[in-house]
Amino acid sequence: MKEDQSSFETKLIHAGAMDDQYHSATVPIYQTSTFSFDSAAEGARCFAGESDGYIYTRIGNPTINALERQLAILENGYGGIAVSSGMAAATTIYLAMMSQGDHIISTDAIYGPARNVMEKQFVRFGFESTYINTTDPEQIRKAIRPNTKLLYIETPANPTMDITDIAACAAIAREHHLILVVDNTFCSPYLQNPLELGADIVFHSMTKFINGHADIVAGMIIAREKPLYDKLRNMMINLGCNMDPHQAYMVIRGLKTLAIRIDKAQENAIKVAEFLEKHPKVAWVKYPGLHSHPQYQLSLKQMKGPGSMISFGLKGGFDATKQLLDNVKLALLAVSLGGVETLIQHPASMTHSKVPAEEKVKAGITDDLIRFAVGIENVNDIIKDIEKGLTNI
Ligand code: LCS
Repeated sequence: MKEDQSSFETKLIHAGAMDDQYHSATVPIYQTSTFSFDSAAEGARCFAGESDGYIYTRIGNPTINALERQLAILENGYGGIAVSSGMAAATTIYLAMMSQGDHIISTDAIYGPARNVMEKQFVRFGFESTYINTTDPEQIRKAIRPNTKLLYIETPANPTMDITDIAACAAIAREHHLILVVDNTFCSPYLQNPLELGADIVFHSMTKFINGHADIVAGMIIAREKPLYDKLRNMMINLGCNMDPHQAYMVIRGLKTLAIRIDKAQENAIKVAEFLEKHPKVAWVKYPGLHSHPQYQLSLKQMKGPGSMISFGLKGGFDATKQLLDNVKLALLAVSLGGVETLIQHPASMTHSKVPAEEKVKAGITDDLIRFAVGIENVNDIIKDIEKGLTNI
């Protein structure tokens, strides 16, 4: 490993790589479920944790570990725990950090299923939850109960693009002995580093920007310190939501171009957002790179760039929204984000459809909200596609 003092882009290429016996330029795939021991004594040492030899891929695997080391370096944490999906990251965190009767405070506009699993499933095991607008620190303070354990935020939030102040949340968490968890999926470590702002745990749906090619579902949890890391790793092993070596290899491959992909998508997104803001049929645009974003100043403070996710609404409301979704050709009508292709979707009826109607409105997930994930195609083609799609609405 020759990464430590290098810049972020160099770490994307080299950090975490293993020194394999053939000096391969890329991380090899150890496509095996199990590893043999030289002796019974060595096997016993591995199981006792006295040797760091590999045992079984659900517990650890050299290819997966290379990716875990790399993400820990990129996020400046103690260690990474690779999991099968972003949702596996969220549920592993909930189950590792909470016990029966514990309470979580979270962003009301988080990715729908991450809220739904808490309110519909984990409530059966005695977990309590409060979903609020975390952009307002006062609302967080008011929601704290004696049994509050976790403060779990997503910023920018999916799909409202609301921005929560990570450093302010870290101060509240320290004062009240809460564990601060940040879903950093929308930014990736290239644009935002929550652990450096005081968070305890950061996680990613690596399905999005980190892998970046819409061909893998994967997740990663990174803990700032060893005690939390150990708890999370144990829970992942016992839940069995580990990553597969081939999946890890694909993510390592995609990650190498993270900076240039995000730079390009962001450059495109700024132009698309400016185009939308000026269009007579567009009612509103929410993008951190626009001065009109309510937390524009905060975005400059905690994000290294505005990213490539845009939310907007049309003056024609829900009817116009449906027409635009049907009219666009280049933008694929699909959920997910962070790949090289431009995607468009309607959160109220798609990704967030299971959030109860009144909660959706409270969280700002209105019927007219269109979520636009800008890709790296030629920006003129992306703009032309929207322009044409809006023509007869
Ligand atoms: N966190 C955020 C912010 C997400 O956007 C998603 C998925 C997840 C966690 C869960 O990750 P997964 O298990 O899918 O890897 N977001 C999606 C979306 O907006 N459309 O489809 C999936």
